[in-house]
Parts: sequence; C-alpha cells; structure tokens
Amino acid sequence: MQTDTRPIPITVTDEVADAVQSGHPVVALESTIVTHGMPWPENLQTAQAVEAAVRDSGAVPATVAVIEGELCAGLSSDVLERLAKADDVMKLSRADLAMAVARGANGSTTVAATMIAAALAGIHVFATGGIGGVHRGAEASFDISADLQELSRTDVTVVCAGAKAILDLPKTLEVLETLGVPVLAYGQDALPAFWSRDSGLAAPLRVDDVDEIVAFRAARQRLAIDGGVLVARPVDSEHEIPRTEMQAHIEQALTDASRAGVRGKRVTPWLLGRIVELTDGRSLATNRELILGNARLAGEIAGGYSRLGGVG
Ligand code: PSU
Ligand code: MN
Repeated sequence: MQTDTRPIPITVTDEVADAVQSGHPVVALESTIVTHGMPWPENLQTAQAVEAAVRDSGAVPATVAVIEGELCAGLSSDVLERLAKADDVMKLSRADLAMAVARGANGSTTVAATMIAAALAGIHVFATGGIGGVHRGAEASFDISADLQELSRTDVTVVCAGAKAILDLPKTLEVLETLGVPVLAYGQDALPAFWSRDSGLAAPLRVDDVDEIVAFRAARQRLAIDGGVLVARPVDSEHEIPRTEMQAHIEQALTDASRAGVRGKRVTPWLLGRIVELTDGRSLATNRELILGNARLAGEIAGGYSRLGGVG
C-alpha cells in the first residue's frame, strides 16, 4: 500500500504519511548500509532489527531507497529483502540520486541522499551507523564524503556513532566545524570512533540527554540557522572494540586497499568488508549493535521534537 504524495517527489507508505501528517515521531534510515555496508544475510537481519528498534522507541521507521526509479521512504519487507540480496544496486549520494530516478534504476541512499529524502518527506531525524568524512590522505586524493556538505545544508538530525574510524577523524571534525555543522557527543566528552567509544579527540559539544538536543534544535530554529545536527552516540561498552585494537586492523585494511587500487565510491564499502575479515566478524557484530543503539536514541529524539510540535 503506497500513497503517491505528489507534488512531493517521494513515495511514502501510508504509515509514514499518517505519522508525518499527525506529527507522530518518524525516523529515516539509510539503505547503503544494507547494500554496500554489510554482507548478506547480516545486512537484512540488521535492517529489520533497526526498524524494530525504532518502533520500540515509539517512532515509525522509514527506510529510504530508490526502487525502480521511485524515491521511497518506508519499504515493505519484500522490497527490503530484495534490496539486501541484490548486487547491482547503485550507491547514491547527492550527485547521482536523480540519475537512479531518471533511469528507473534501483539505488541505495547514503547519509547525504537519505537526508535529502528525509527532508522531502518531512522527516527530521535519521539514524545511521557512521557518517562519511575526510579520508586519510585526502590532501592528495581529495576524497571527502558528500555527507559533510549535506549536513551543512539540510535540516535533519543525524544520529551516528561518529565518523567511521577508517577516516581521518581530526580532519573530519575540522571540515564539520568549517561547514558550521554542530557535533554533539552523547553522554561523554570524547568523539566516538564508530567501533570504539573513544576516538581520543574531544567532541566540540556534549549533551547528556534528549531534552538538551531538543532545546538545542529549537534554539537553532529561533536563530534561523540552516543545516543539520550531528549526534554522536558511543556504542555500549560491552560491544565496543577498543581503539588500540582497531588501529592495527584499520592500518592493515588501508594498506590492502591501496595495494588493490580501490578508489572513489568503492573505498568505504571495501574497507568495511576488509575489516570484517580482519576482525573475524567481530566488527560486524559491533556495527550492528551501534546502529541499534543509534536507532533507539533517534526514536527518542524524534519523540522529543514531536512533543515540542512542528518539528517532529
Ligand atoms: N555507515 C556504516 N556503513 C556504511 C555507511 C555508513 O556503518 O556503509 C555508508 C553511509 O551510507 C555513508 C557512506 O553515507 O557509507 C559514505 O560513503 P562515502 O565515503 O563514499 O561518501
Ligand atoms: Mn568518497
């Protein structure tokens, strides 16, 4: 059951449409993590568990993808399963989202493209694992994820576990600051580093509960400050892989990637896959847990925004 919400160029399920219209909390979810971020069948299991975690926190999940050219927020379980099994899905960011629509192709949305879709659908909160950022060696490769620019321009609160630790985290923080993107560490001073709770870097801002995030967003709106908010929640201690342990695996994966000549869009998925191998699957379990935690927190934030009214 799909509702065409034209002139809004996005197809939302009836459940998502009703929730958005009535100001009920909704959380957008990305699909690149499903098609390019995790192997089958963990990708589908995680996507389903993440949707359930959003529901447990009292919000409606809206997984975003382009299905046969249609930009969708909210996918049926059949479609989600097909997407998880497919291996010819385009990985879409701001630059190529419209090409999948124009071609009638299937595509999964990165953080950047999911933010665009969420804003079109009237959804203000989005949960993911880790955002893209400035890659190591970016001074030579210029590889900086479009996720950062999107955060600076699109009003969606993105809940993540920090930027993926395969990136250059100090440079990623600098670029976020330059772009005016607030980075709020949740419940600690340190910026989390995806699989690890502590990146060794202080986060620019710290919040300790959902009410602080809600008040912050409300103040930004009063001040008419554009763009998104990045909330970085550390993975729970029992599931983390400490930074000292991850460092060696990350170095190894980066060396292997450069030997294999991996470039461009393939870099992030390739490194994530290699790290799953190097950690004997442990990184995958951590990845799953951190996304589940982010989904629950995102649901609570969406609840807070919707209680305030007009921003759910
Ligand atoms: N976080 C994960 N797994 C992923 C990604 C994030 O745990 O696969 C994806 C997100 O969709 C993010 C993208 O937007 O990787 C970044 O890719 P790039 O570096 O090519 O912009
Ligand atoms: Mn890139």
